[in-house]
Amino acid sequence: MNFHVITIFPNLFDSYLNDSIMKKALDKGSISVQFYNPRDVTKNKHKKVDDIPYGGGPGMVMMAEPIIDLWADITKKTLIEKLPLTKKRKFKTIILSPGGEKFTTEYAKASAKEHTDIIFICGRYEGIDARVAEITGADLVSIGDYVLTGGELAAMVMIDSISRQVDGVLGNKQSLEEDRISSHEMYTRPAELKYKGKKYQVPEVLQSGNHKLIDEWRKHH
Ligand code: 6GU
Repeated sequence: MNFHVITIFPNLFDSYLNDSIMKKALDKGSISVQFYNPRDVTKNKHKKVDDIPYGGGPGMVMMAEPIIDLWADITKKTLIEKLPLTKKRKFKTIILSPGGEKFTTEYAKASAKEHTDIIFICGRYEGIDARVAEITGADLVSIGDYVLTGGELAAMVMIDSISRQVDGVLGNKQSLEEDRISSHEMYTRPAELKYKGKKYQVPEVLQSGNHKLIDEWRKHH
């Protein structure tokens, strides 16, 4: 899976991608993440990427042109330069938007299955010129009912969640929490924990070795 992120703050992604499972997935080549900064392709000399909204109102709106130029480059160049011609690339474009459709595990699974490349367009300020959505045919997607300062954190969440669905990212297929028999109650050693004079035991059934009983218990916890 190739992720492409259009953002004016690529550094925000560094720490998360450079550790743990994301780092392993990148090192293995199961996923790739590339950044494209609208500021690098602005045509005005002050490298402005935003402007005041038509119709008035507070805040600034991200300009369409630099974003469209980057997007067109990604979809075009990537196709020609990098790819084994045998493998057809399938692009999906996502605009991070607090008012968009809700991101779910289902959405992550479908994205991983149906696409080779996902382009994230991260907005800051009050939003992105609506013509970006019109031209790119992007999905407008949100990660929940709260407002973030920008789309970067939401893009990171989606990259994490979609990567889990990519073959080879999780060492063991069974690690996919989404597919496990549902139980949020997990325990590890020690079997008995003492805290402030009280003892906390791991449920007997989990120590029994009886997998039929364990599965049954997990359905209800
Ligand atoms: Cl995708 N963007 C922003 N700015 N805020 C959000 C969001 C996205 N999803 C939830 N809140």
